[in-house]
Amino acid sequence: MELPFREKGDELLRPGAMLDMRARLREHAKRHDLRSVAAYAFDHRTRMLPFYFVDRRMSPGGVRAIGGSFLEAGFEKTRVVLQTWKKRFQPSLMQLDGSTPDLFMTSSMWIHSGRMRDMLRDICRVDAEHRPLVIAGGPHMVYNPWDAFSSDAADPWRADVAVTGELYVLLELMDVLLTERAHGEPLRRTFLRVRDAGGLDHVPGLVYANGADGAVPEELVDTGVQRLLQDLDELPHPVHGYKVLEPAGGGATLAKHPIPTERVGKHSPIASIEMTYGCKFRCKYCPIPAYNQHQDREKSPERIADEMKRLREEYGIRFFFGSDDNFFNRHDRAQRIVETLAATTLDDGTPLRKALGWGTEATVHDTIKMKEHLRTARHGGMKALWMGVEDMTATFVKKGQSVDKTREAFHLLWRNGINPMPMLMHDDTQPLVSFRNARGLLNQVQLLRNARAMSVQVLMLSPAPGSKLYEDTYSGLAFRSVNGRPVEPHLVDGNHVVASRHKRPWIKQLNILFAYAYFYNPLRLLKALVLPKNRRGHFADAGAQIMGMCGWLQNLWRTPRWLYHLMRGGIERFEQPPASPIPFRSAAGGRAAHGLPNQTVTRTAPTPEEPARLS
Ligand code: B12
Ligand code: SF4
Repeated sequence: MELPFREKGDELLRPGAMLDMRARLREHAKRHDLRSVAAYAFDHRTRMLPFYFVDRRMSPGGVRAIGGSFLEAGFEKTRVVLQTWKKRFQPSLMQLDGSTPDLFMTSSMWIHSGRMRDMLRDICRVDAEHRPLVIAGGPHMVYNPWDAFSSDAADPWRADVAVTGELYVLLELMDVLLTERAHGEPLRRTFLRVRDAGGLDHVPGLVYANGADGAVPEELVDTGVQRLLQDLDELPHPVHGYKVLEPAGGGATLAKHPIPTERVGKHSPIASIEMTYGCKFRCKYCPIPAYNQHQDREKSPERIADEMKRLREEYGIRFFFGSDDNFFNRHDRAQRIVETLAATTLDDGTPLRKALGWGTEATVHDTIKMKEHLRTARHGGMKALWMGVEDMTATFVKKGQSVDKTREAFHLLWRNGINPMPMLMHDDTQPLVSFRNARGLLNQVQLLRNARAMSVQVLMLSPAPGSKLYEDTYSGLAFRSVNGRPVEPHLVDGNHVVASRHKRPWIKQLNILFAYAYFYNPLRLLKALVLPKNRRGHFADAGAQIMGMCGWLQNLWRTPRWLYHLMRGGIERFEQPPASPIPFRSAAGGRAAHGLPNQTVTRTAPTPEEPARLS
């Protein structure tokens, strides 16, 4: 099920709203001392191809944006912890500037949500009187906010509030709380007071719990779908977020100081960067169009150029990955961005393209439409383009691609010095090999390699929360458990077969391993040394082969256990998507915007004192 749409015309924040909010927070910072920690949940069992070499080298944009915005507002006691680097971090032990922070935030994708729960459970060990205000956010909370609240009476950990939106929602929440906070009052106490007075209900993008501390919440309350920020230039500059990164290490507590500026680029040599949002396609397995409320959002070309330039000059970061849904979605916009980047130089006069490189995602269809401008894109520093080819024959997924169009797009990119990076999606109906057609997985891998792909991603179709297909994948397709083993979040990473009607799903699991081994292997390495696919030298292609083989060993190490369970059988499937076990309603008392259709809405009728809050 997709996220519901806000009323037409009310999808976006008014222009200037983010700038005003940032100004308000700067005023609050003059009066409030606030210590805050934002932690990115990361499950190390997900470290495999195709992300093995980037997951630890790219500090996540969400927590950086939060830490950066707090710092920029003047809340200097702020820290961003990444479990990617600091696996054993325990929030219950954290001290910042000599005392327990006022605010603890977690950010998580679905696949890392097991670690998010561990952190929430851990912070709830701090007694309620001294506990920081606990906020959960990130992609998992956008679609499954109830996961931040335990429904187990024997283990009732919980966040105080989940944020189902972006940075603006968090800043608006902070504005409400800091406006109400009495001098010296613990922030969590302010939160409980404001919540109980109904003061959060007008802030769209929140889910909070009602009920006593230390018990399972009586109900969850959803304040609705967020309004989106359209002009991304209103966001704080990303240079701030890098100033508050917690150093890597084995400890459970916080280091005295964040990573020194000169070492940031070594720890995080790749930066994700927000440039545009939105995609005109409506693929059924993708949550992105509804997430964006079918809106196009963007940063100005000048601001993008400035961000890359400053991150390069201040931290030595040399590669950027655009968090675009489809960078070429609007051709005029993409053209303006690449032209500006091509004309940008560092302060010492070095053209941007010589000082750094960047890559992003786009469709085959739009890449072909942009053929006139690919040379400029290369001059603007574009080095690689990830393309959701999914299925070259468009049998399973149709978004304007075909074998010929894919070849054409790849050739255009290669001719202009941009590496084509295909992403494939394997499904039940796709054979490993096909004869006289291109439907087979290995056939497509070979076609892509012939078309000069330097890397490949092969992911199994898995449930994607917020997509049109989500419910369908749960009606008799998605596994609840296999051979008695529950499907934990870290398994829903596209590398494990967790949704299939195939008689022998273990074959699908093997197919993914075969596909990688077929693409990355010693023979291709030798060939890459002699006849590289990359236009600019032998070593890049050979290097990609070596990295691919090392990553493949990780997959080989991590997936056989699941393969074994799949072979043993005993598959139990879901009949419907897992909804919140805790009653979940909107602030007005109806169906929660972030609830699933099979969701229980109310506990009991409101008590006589409550109607004012529910209306
Ligand atoms: C860059 C990226 C990656 C990179 C880097 C990830 C990283 N650690 O930064 C790589 C390539 C490694 C990657 C890999 C994967 N990714 Co990815 N990725 C993205 C992408 C394109 C951009 C993320 C980004 O930097 N955004 C910019 C920042 C500023 O925005 P943000 O992260 O959304 O954060 C904002 C809000 O969420 C919120 N927020 C975030 N955290 C918090 C915390 C609190 C307390 C609060 C209040 C708010 C808050 O505020 C932030 C600022 O506005 C997103 C799609 C997208 N357009 O966002 C997918 C996305 C995050 N990826 C996704 C997935 C599924 C994956 C994979 C599992 C691959 C797959 N099977 O498809 C792997 C996992 C690998 C691993 N082991 O971790 C999904 C997650 C869906 C979900 N429900 O969890 C997304 C959302 C794409 C989608 N399907 O819609 N990914
Ligand atoms: S083209 Fe990509 S971003 Fe656009 S809807 Fe399809 S999968 Fe999603």
